Amino acid sequence: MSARLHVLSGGCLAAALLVTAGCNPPGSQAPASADGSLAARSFVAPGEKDEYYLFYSGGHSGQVYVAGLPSMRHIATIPVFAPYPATGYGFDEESKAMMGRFTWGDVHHPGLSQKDGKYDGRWLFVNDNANNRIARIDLRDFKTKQILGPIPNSSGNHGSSFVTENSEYVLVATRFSVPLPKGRYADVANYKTDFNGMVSGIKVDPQSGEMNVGWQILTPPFNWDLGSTGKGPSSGWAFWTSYNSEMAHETLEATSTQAERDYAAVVNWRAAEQAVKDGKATMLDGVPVLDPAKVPGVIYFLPVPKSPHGIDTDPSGRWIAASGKLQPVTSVFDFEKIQKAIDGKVFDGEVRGVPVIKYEAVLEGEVPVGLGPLHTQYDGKGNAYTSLYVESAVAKWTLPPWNDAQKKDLNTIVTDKIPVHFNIGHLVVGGSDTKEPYGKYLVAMNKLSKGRHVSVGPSQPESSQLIDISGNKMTMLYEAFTEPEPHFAQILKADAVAPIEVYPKAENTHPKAVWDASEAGITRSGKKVDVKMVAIRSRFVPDKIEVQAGDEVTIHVTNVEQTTDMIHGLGIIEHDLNVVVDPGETKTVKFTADKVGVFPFYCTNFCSALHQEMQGYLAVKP
Ligand code: K7E
Ligand code: CUA
Repeated sequence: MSARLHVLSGGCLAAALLVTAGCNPPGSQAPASADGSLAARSFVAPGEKDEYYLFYSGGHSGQVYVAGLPSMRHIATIPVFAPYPATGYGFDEESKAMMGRFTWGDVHHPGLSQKDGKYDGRWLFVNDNANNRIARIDLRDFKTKQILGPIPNSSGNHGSSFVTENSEYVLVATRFSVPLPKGRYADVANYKTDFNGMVSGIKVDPQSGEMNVGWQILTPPFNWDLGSTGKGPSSGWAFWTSYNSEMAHETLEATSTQAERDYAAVVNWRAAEQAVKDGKATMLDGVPVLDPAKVPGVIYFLPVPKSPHGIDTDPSGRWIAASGKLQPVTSVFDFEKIQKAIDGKVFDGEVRGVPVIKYEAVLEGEVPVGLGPLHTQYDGKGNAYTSLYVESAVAKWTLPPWNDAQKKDLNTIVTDKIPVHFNIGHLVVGGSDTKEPYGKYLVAMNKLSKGRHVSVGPSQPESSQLIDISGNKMTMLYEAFTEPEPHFAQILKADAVAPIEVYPKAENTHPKAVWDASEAGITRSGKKVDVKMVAIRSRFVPDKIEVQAGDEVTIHVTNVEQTTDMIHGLGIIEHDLNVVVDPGETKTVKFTADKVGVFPFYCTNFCSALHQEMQGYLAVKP
C-alpha cells in the first residue's frame, strides 16, 4: 500500500509523504516512556498467567499465532494453511488431507464465533486470501479442524472472516474478480464486462461448526475489501468497502484511484438467505447465486470517499465508520438513516441494477482523524480508535450522538492521538466487534518496524504495540515483534475458554488406535504394510519395522499417555516425516519404502529422562 501512496500527488498526500519520510526515518527511536514503571502494567510474573488471549493472523506464513495479553508473550502457533513440523502438522494423513494440494495460505482476519453478539469461545475462523479458503480452529483444543475451499466463484478471499451475531454465517467477499465460473478464459481487456466479484455466505453448522457454502451474491468487478457484520438495529446486515469502482484492470495504483468515492456494499444477508429459499437463485458451479439486478433488496451500494479500506460497525450496531485511505477523514454513517434511505428510496442512481444510497442522506459526519485512516475499533464506552497508516498513529475519537458544538467542529471530537512505529495497519480492541467490548487494551499491528529492534538483517520482523486505553489518554505500554504478517487479531478473555489438555481415551474413535503394547503390531496384505504403534514414555511398540523395498507403509501412532504435556513425536531419518502426537491422540503417516537400508526413527518431542532412548529401526530389505 505504501508504494501506491508514493506515486499519488495532491496536497494532503504529498504532505503525508513528507510526514512519513521526515518524521519516521529508519532507525529513529520514539521516546520510550519516561516512566519505567509502565513496564509493570504489562508484566506477568513467571508462573502467573495472562488475562487475555491475542489471536493474531500470520499473513503469508499461513498460520495463526497466540499471545497472552498484557504480556504479549508468544504462547503458541496454530498451524492452519502451512506445514508446521513442531506439531507435526502437514505430515500426517489427516492434516495433509485437510490442506489439500496447497502448502501455504495468506491469513488476514481471524473472527471468533459469537452467540447473541458476544464471543462464545467455541471457534476461531480465519481466511486464506491466496487460495480462497476459510478454516475453522476449535478452541477446545486449539487445532485446525476444517479447511473449506477453494470457494467456488471466488477469487481472493480477503474480505472475511466476518462472523454473524449467532455464528449463522461467516461472510466472505472477493478481493479479485475473474471470469465466472472459475476456469473460464476471458481477455483481461474485457474486465468490466466479463469479470465478476462475489459475496458469499458460508453457513456454519450450529452444533459441529462444519462449514459449507450457503449462497452467493454476484457483484460488479470492484475489489471488495474489509467488512463487518451488523447487530442491534443493523442485525442481519453486513458491510464491505471496496476500491476500484472504476473497474480498472491495469496500473491500479493510478487507474483505480480516480473516483472521489468508491462503494461500500450494504448487504441484507437475511434477505439473501430468504431469496435463496424462495428459489430466486441460479446454480453456478454448485452454488445458488443471486443476481441483484433480478433479486432486489439483497445488496445496496453506499459511496465512501477515496479508496476506502476498513468499515467497522460499533457495538450498538447503529454507527458504521468507513475510512478512505487517501483522505484524512473517517466517514461515520447512521444505520437508522441507511434504513430510512432504503425504505424511502433515497438513491443516487444505480450500478448494474443495484441502488446507490445517497451519501449525504446517511452520513452522520466526516471525522478529521488524520492521514491514511484504515481501521476502527471501539471500547464500548463511546470511543472509537482509528489506525492511521500514513501518519503512523492511532486517533481516539468520540462516537455520535454529537452535540451542536461538536457537530460544528468535528475536530473537537478527536480527543487523543498516539504515535506508533511504524505504519500501522490493523488495530484491535478486545471484543470490539461484539455488543460488549472489553476495552482496557489496544494492540497496534504495525506493518514496518524499521530498525526498532537489534538488527537481524534485511528480513525484518513486524512490530506490535500494546496500548492502555483505560484512561482518557492512551498510554504506550509495550512493544513486541511478530512474524509476518499481522493483519488483524482477536482478543478473548482467557476464562472464556476451557481447553482440554489431553484427548480423553473414550473419545478416540480412530479405527487403528491401540492402547496397549499387546495390541500393537505389523500386518501385511500384498505390498501394503500396516503398523499399529504405541508411543509411551519412553518407547515405541513396535520398535523394529521390517519391510521390503517398494512396500507401501502406513503407521498409526497412538500416544497412550493421559497426562498433560506428555507429547511424543515420530521422526524417521531421511524420510522427510515427522508426526507429533498429543496425549490420547492417534495419527497416521504413510510412505513408500523406496530406499533399501536401515533407517532409525526416534521421538522428536522431549518427553522424559529417557527421551533419547525412545528410538527404533525401519529396516528396508532389497
Ligand atoms: Cu485487513 Cu492488512 Cu488484509 Cu487492513 S488488511 S491493514
Ligand atoms: Cu517420547 Cu520424547
